[in-house]
Amino acid sequence: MTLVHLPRSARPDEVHRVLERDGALVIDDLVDAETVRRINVEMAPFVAATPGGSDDFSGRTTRRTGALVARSPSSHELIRHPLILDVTGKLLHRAQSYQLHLTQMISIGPDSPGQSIHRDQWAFDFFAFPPDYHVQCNTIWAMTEFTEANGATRLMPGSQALPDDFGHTITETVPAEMSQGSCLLYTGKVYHGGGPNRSDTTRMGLNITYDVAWLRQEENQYLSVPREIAETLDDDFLRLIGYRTGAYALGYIDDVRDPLEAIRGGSGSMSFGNLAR
Ligand SMILES: O=C(O)CCC(=O)C(=O)O
Ligand SMILES: [Fe+2]
Repeated sequence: MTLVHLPRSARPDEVHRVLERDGALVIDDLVDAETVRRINVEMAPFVAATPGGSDDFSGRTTRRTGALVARSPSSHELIRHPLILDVTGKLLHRAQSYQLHLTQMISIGPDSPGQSIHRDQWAFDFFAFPPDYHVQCNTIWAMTEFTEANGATRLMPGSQALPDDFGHTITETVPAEMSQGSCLLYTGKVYHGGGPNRSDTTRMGLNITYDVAWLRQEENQYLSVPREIAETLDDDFLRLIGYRTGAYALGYIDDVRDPLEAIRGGSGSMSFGNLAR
């Protein structure tokens, strides 16, 4: 099966339809080159200081550099991209709300082997979510060009309904080749993995993912974003990164207060039963 590419002018309904059907697609040239350049510059010192992974799955010659909310102001445009958030809301509509799950610059160095083929929703302790219940919506933004040779993400479009199985191999996948600034969108159910890098340059992809707000976040935003930086973010962004209740009562503070008050101060109680998205 091939991986569909849509233009940046694609409507959210169409993107959502392809995402449900195939489990993945690319939106070409979704962000401009200058924004990509600024993010790469802002992240460069942190990437340089990041060691390789500690196991084969995370990749011993792959660097995973997080905390983009705190470290890269220019990345906020990607994290809050209106098309991506619209489609995420549609995919995760069974839950009351969703939140930022993780931000991670993934730098696959030359001569890296391919990552094993997996589902991202296995992060939730391999719980077998119902086939029609999506818990994750994921992006990988190409911060360098993605080619088959430099380790473009490999995917099995249409694999969402297959049983859980560690045995899939790269031969069953296609590479998400895309230009710098393009965005790979994929669900938590589709089989995929980082590709082997057979080139002499590093492949950089910015993995920004969202999950239903009744599950735990992979990257702990409360500790990754220092309080003094959190205070500078607007209310909608704070809610997106986790300062909200995840369902009827999940995540309130002390006397049933809205988690936003931890940052903004004030003593008014939230309306218990926050049923609006
Ligand atoms: O870097 C990539 O292309 C994919 C990484 C990935 O799938 C993961 O780390 O879960
Ligand atoms: Fe993955």
